[in-house]
Amino acid sequence: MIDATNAPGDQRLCVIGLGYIGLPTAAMFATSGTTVLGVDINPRVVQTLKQGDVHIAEPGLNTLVRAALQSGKLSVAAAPEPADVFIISVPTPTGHPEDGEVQADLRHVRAAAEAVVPMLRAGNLVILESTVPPRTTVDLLIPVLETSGLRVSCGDGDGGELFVVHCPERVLPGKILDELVSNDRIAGGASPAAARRAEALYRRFVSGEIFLTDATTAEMVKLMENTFRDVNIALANEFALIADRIGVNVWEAIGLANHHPRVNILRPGPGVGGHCIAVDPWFLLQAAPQDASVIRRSREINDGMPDYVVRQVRRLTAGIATPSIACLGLAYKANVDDIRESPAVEVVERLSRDGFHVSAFDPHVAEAPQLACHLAPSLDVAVADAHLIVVLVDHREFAAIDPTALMTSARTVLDTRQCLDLAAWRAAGIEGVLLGAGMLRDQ
Ligand code: SAJ
Repeated sequence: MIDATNAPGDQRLCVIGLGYIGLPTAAMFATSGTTVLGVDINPRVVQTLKQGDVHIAEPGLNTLVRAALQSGKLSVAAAPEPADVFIISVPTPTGHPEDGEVQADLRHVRAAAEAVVPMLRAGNLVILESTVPPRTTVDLLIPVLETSGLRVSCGDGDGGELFVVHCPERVLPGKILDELVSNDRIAGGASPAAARRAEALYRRFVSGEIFLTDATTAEMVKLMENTFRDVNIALANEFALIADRIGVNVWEAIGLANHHPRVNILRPGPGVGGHCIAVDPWFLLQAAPQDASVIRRSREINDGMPDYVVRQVRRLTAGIATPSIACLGLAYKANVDDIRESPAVEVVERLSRDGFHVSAFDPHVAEAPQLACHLAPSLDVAVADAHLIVVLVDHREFAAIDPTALMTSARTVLDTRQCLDLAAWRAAGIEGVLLGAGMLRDQ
């Protein structure tokens, strides 16, 4: 092991968790000249990477990881080894305690910290990148690390032997590699000295600004960012519901409202998915449930959108004995393959449960074993016998569909993302219905 006084380029880094954030981060450090050991408890991930393959679809990631592996700067293993810096980037899913609201499940963070403990040496820097509820660094991570017998440097001017920082990731899936470099970062240190060390480390590839603060503020900043987005999407969705009732096209209305210099309304849709925006507001809420009414209501509105889409499908297929629905899109958002917490999956599953015959197709999703419906191998197969086509994700492939060339029995398409050129679909003889465009007016 090389000790922490070494020149930055000589430091050894150990990244725990090789998922959507850990793997790009490990590869980015390695291609910037740092020696990195990437660790994952999933043997399939380790094996795949050892073969030079990548288990995550993200633009540019394959090339970056291969370059990192071939350079010898990145290696992978099933367990951590001694290093100068440890970065923990493991999932923080939600749990549902029987008698309470959604809460963060921190078992992976705890397990990762426990796995690091036997490797710790005086002078080590430990960085938590996973998104966590406020105070996790102080109340969970530091106590676990101190079971090593080493004391964490806390507060001003405190010596300490370990340096601990919460450095939340902020990258957008689909643009991870660009945003890892260009986004500003927050380094929330258990002590100012710890934050400064993290800053020096990330400076190796980050071109954005790096702001230093304390760990709990950094935790709150990250949660506020995603909650801000969730609340604003909920507002857009509520506008869509209102527009449907009063016979207004919400998309036109939003476009016009956004001409105001201080207004930027987001886009309505079939709900909010992914492992961040649909989850993180709960972490903030659990810290002070009595004060978080806007946050809670926004979660409810966004979680209610799949049900709203199902109601519209029912209305558009009224009178058909067993309606066949072609659902286009399963991913949680456009142009990614991730179906975690996807509202599209929720719509598909609810339709199947409610007795609709559903055929789903997503050009980015090859398999979805748990899905309770037929996963069509192509767009043509999905739409062939459908009564209704429902677009649930604004993948660029769907926007590019030529409706005149589509072999389908469907006479109606429901666009929940304003992704289609509905005038072209109408010209091809398929009635186009847009979510939030006034269709519930007569109900
Ligand atoms: N969505 C809408 N309407 C919109 C914008 C998004 O319905 O106007 C939906 C999307 O379709 C998707 C969901 O919201 O279902 C979330 O998508 P997203 O693109 O807003 O965000 P994520 O989850 O892919 O990434 C977010 C980002 N956070 C912010 O933009 C504040 C990213 O920077 C974070 O790093 C990431 O969460 C994370 O890991 O926390």
